[in-house]
Amino acid sequence: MEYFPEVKKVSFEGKDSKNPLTFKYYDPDRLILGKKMKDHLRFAVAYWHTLKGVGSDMFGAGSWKRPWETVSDPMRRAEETLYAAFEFFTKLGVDYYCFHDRDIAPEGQNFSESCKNLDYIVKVARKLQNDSGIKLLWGTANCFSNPRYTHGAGTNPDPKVFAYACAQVKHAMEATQELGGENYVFWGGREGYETLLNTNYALEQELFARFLQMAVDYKRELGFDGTLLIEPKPKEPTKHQYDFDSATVLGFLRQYNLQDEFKLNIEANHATLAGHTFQHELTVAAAAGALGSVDANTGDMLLGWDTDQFPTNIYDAVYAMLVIQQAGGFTTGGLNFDAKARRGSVDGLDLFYGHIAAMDTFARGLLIAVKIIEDSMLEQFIADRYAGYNSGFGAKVLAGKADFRQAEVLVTANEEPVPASGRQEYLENLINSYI
Ligand code: XLS
Ligand code: NI
Ligand code: NI
Repeated sequence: MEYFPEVKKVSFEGKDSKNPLTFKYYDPDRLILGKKMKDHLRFAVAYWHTLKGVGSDMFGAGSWKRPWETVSDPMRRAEETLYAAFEFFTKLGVDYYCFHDRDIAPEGQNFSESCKNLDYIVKVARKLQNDSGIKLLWGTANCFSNPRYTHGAGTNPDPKVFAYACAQVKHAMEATQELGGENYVFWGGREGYETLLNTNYALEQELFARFLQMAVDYKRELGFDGTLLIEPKPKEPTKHQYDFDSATVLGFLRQYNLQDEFKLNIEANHATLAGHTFQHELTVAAAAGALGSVDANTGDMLLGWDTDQFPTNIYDAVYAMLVIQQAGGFTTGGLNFDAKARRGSVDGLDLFYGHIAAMDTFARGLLIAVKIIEDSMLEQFIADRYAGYNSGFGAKVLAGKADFRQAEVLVTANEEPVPASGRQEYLENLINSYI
């Protein structure tokens, strides 16, 4: 069955095209700095929102009627959903997708049956990947929806639940490896607390570190060579999520000596929930050499929750691509659209419009960021701003050869330092000149 008969294949037509089912900026094979645009951007579709989303919210049931959801037998439905997914990926022209174990295969009566369901669906997915050339950017385990995980997974007060999470992640990692996944993600679904009155914070931190160490050990045993990623988020579903933001996760990893084993998966909407910009979170990760991958979406600045909207803000995309390019671009990571159409966008066609908008936004972001980098005016400005550290006392500071006494001698001999302009308005206007 064809699930999206209205769409043949979304292709690049350039910015003057009036056809909404084409790309205006995303030209996959165009060479940018010697590399294809698609290899810079590495777009992925999020299975949970795009295939499994039903358009529900806290006040109402699903408003979307997806034809692949009408199949009554759960395993048949899962298989049909996979066919719809690959038709969508192919017509849209993305190279990657991402999933949770429970998105692609239903949970069974018991753990073994859940594993069997997943194994069967993985075989079907393997074939569809081979036939289409579409690849898995990352897999993950849903250790937060089932009521057993009400009090967390890798931080659960009950070791039986902790064990369940370990077993589930083991199997999800195997599925990810079987499908050639390039990364494996840990988003701390319910790793956090609702109230400190019932929480042993120190013990839960310790448990979480043990859980992650066991994942690292199993990754080795399995020979999985993808990157392990942690996706920070400050709140939701719990009041306080332990993986609050990039800085918190990096500190945690260093405390438990896990910093060489994990990189970060930065989600734009999670950044703003933490009171940061997307650019900030990417910059903190990049500065630690830990920028792994990106969940590209956007929040609504007037709402305090994870609205997971398709990203359409050019400035945000430019700033994000600047950080990503300056960090050397993606290796195993990519831009995963962890985004859903609004509840009122009830048509299958809206899935295309959302992704096309997002892909064009990031294609523009890349093109503009590359121009800014090539012109090097911004880079030069920053280099000049810190030029004092290239010689004299400044260079000694960076070499670890300066001390307070030398500073005192210098300050006593020198005249009062005068601030130089930071030129913020000039720089903001400089960015506008590229947009
Ligand atoms: C939820 C997260 C989730 C992860 C994958 O807020 O963004 O979707 O990306 O578990
Ligand atoms: Ni996400
Ligand atoms: Ni999110």
